[in-house]
Amino acid sequence: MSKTIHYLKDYTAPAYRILKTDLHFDILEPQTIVKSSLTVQPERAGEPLVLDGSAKLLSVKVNGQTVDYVLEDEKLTIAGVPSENFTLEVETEILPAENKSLMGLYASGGNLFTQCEPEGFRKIAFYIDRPDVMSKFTTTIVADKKRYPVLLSNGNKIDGGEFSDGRHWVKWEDPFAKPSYLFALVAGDLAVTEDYFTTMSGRKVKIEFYTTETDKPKVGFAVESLKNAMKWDETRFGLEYDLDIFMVVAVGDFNMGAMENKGLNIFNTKFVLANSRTATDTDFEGIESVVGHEYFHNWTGNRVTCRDWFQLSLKEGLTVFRDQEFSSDRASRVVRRIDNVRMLRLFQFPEDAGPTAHPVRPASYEEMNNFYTMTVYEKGAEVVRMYHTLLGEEGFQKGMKLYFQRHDGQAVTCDDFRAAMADANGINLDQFALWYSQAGTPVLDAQGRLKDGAFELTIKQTIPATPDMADKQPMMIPVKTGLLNEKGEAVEFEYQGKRVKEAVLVLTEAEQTFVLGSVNEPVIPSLLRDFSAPVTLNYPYSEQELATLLAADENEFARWEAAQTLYHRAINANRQALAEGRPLPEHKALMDALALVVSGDFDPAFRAILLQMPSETDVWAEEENIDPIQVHQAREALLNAVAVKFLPQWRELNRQAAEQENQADAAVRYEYSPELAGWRTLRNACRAFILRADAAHIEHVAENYEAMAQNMTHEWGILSAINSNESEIRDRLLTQFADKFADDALVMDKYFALIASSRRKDTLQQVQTALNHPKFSIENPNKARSLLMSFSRNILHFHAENGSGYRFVADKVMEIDRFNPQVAARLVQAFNICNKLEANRKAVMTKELQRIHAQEGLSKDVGEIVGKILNEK
Ligand code: B3K
Ligand code: ZN
Repeated sequence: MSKTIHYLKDYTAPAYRILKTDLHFDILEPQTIVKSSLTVQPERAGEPLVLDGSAKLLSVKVNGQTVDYVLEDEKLTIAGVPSENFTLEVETEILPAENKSLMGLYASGGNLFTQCEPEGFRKIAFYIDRPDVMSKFTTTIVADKKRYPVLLSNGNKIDGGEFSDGRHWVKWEDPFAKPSYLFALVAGDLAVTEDYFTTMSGRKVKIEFYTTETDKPKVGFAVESLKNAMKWDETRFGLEYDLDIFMVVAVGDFNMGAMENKGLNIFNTKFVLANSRTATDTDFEGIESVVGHEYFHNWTGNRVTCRDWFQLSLKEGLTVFRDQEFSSDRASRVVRRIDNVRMLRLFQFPEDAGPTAHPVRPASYEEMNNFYTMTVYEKGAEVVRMYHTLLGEEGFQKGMKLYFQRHDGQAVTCDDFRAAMADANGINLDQFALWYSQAGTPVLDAQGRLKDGAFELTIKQTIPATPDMADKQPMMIPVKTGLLNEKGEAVEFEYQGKRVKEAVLVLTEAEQTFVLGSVNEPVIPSLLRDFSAPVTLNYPYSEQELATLLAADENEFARWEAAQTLYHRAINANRQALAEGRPLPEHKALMDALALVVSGDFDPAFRAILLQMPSETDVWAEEENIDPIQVHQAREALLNAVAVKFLPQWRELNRQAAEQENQADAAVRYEYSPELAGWRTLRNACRAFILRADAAHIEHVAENYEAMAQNMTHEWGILSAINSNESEIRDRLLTQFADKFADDALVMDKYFALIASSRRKDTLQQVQTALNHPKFSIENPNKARSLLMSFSRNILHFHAENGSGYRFVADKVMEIDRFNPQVAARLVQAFNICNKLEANRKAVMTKELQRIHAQEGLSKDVGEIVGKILNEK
């Protein structure tokens, strides 16, 4: 098939609409026969009707009559269709058991599931498969009753019955018009867990969670999370659920986290199943946030959807913002914020600075699946957060209200969202549009000085060139700012006629000076509080100033940021020393600051996050000619120094954290709760430092393993802390762990992730052995991610000087690409860093990329990414 690039600028409205979609699925062995009957309405009569589809076509009829058609490049073109509404009937045949791409209709564990976003529906039926074609669906499913007792689709079950041959049927009707990407079907032998939720207007909504019978006991937390999310959307956003039933189905083979199909969400088991023996506190938090995310899509995504796939962030950025707010309202706002910013820096900043950089609203794509990115999702959420920062909660909610008033039931654009925000608040947000069209992380260089009783803050903005665009316009950037005096006290200042302790400075020029009046003492600016914009900000702080910010800023995010800057500087000082063969510096400023962190009075989760150093990726951001291992070693050396210096304190803090947990009631001691989670995170941070400073401590750990590993957060913490230990005790404990949880697929994912993330010398060998582990399957995306994606993020081994890491990952990309291009295209992005590497590694990696590129039958998913890396200058 020829290469087609789609451009935003080429958008045209559909020539035909589909008012009604009646689907009929006959599930046989091995084939499924799909009959669709569509009521089609011409918008531009005379144009040919073009349908997307890749299933085997059996028949086509217009108003009951067979017609001539052309089938080419997965497009079905019918030239002479009536100019008035007509009925189109198409019959297709599909083979779900052979479908390993996990798009369209596929089999997993003997049951059938669908995934249609963005363009999976065309693998099931011929259709105008684009989000601005919204239709009312009915779905009839016929299948053997024994094999497939449960038959689900979107909306409400309106009819059903049995046949004499052991088959049965059900009919579903979705009263809301929707695009094809929100269609879902599930058929199988599944157990149901039922609950209900009473909405704010008093309607009783049935809740149903479908899992295997054995997984039923693990579904409770997800059910509670859903009810909390439903409640939260009512209280914070005034949004009520709109159907009488909400179903969630868990499946072990799934390309991503979950899917928001109308009334019938389909979830990766990872985001549904948990108990404290098998899931970490972080897993519980992940479940809460993904359950929330998919539920929130019901309004932001389903009721108001995207006009075209370029607008993906309209629903994803907004819905991520909403799930982040949900999690933050549940517990520990600052810790959540820091977590989000860490992820942004770890994955989105590099994306924005690499060969696949694209704006929040991409201007073109070859394979849409490649644009479900950190930029569209997480930077998109930062863009929504900036509206919130600029308008405040009240102004933001006014904007949301107008957005729904104007667009409920429509397929719209990011501009429509921005217009609602602007119009509801009577402000001009024209310049803000650049956040949707300019890629690259803006860099702000700030300088400050005291002058004539004022603090003058000058900020310069630079938007780096990206492969898609060289010259960029200055953007509208909110910089939340406060001032501290040298004692660390907040200093009031005058801004826009008001005396304030904090202001959102709105940068709109390439360079701009803000005058903060009535300041008569030396001050330290606290900038970009709460990370008010997704930018990199530089300010020439002295180490003393950073220490003051860390110790005393009222804004906790800014305290954390000050610590990050200190770490950053210390790692770079180590790099310098290692390069020059000098002894490592003492890092006095950092160590003094850490002395305060280990001894002061801190919330445990906040303290634990203060102890996390910036990642290597963060350290080498903006650099060229990178030697990843050198950065890694400099960081490891700093971790070692911190571990040794505070060893008695780690032991003491570890003890205190254990005590806190033991004080909790025995019945809930090991259950997930935000408070206990905070203590356990701190405890695991201490464990890691202790084992780093005292490798022989592993013997003590081995002896007391069972007593210490009382829940998965502890067990994971212990295994992570010993995972790089070279002794055979580590291997024994890991094997023991794998034996204990052999029958739990999600815990086995953790085992494979541990194998792949170890710094031990034999890691690649162990990863290769793990490929043959009876519980490993490369066809299962969770397994592939755990072992292979984790390995590709293992700096020491992926970037091994002899190229073995690159070769291994390239082989796996090619192997996976043959059956699941989406997973392969994720994995291959480990090579995005290619052109920033030092010459030797760059050459080796380039060879591997060329090898992939030359593979026969390479998917457009992988082809698009590799092409971009190889073409990057
Ligand atoms: N909307 C889906 C993502 C679909 C990804 C397709 N490759 C899940 C979500 O963001 O909620
Ligand atoms: Zn989403």
